[in-house]
Amino acid sequence: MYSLMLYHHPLSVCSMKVRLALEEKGIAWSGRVIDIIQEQEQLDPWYVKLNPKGVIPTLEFSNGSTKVVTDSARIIRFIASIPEGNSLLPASEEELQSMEHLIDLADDIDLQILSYARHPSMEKSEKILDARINKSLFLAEQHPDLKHSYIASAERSEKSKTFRVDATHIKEVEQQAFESLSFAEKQLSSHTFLLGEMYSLSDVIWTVVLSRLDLLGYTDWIHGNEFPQLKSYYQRAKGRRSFSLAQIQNEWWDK
Ligand SMILES: N[C@@H](CCC(=O)N[C@@H](CS)C(=O)NCC(=O)O)C(=O)O
Repeated sequence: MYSLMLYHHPLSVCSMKVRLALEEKGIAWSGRVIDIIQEQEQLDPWYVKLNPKGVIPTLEFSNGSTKVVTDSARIIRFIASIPEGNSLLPASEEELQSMEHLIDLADDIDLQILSYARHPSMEKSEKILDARINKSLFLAEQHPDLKHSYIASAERSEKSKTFRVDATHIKEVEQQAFESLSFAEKQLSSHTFLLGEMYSLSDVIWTVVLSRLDLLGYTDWIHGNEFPQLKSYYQRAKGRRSFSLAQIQNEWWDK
């Protein structure tokens, strides 16, 4: 027997990828919400010891001993490797390779920076980044053993503050997203889902990516004529029970 504990937040896009993988896999899991909006709990020392980057999600897999898995793309691959539950992996080696490529393409879209750039209130999202920087710098002094993690966290939020208002950078991120969407569009031309008739791990991550791009207002891409296959694919994915079970919420964080 094993147990799974996910540290996550309802509105975090990286957490959604993992929740959707768990619901599609159909295995039991427990969750603990880490408040990355008000309290910045991802920076609390006990959590940074678990996840040295001080970010969510983190998965703990216990079966006598405990394995800690970080980074949503690694976590969903780990979930797919669990023998119990539904299979999220295609049968052939060739399809497995396509799956890996599709996961990498989705994972490489920097949804975080697009989210900071397009938040309806620049002031509110700036407040969150400033709270992270201040808490990181404060805790770096209190916890010399974790200083490296805290300094890296402060630098990450500083970078987000700069890049989200850097029009050239945002254009580059959007161009990369457009190219990845174009690849997925082609992939769907002869299939119901990305790898065929089965909803696989690549569909898990792409469903969440499309949902976040929808929230971010990339209407032409998600609801327009730019990507007709992706448009109907997204509706199919949204109609799955897992979509609501995993709380793929199209909501902005508010503070
Ligand atoms: N590549 C990582 C990114 C993790 C990440 O940046 N998580 C965000 C939420 S989606 C977070 O914890 N932000 C809080 C912070 O940066 O302090 C993943 O996919 O898990």
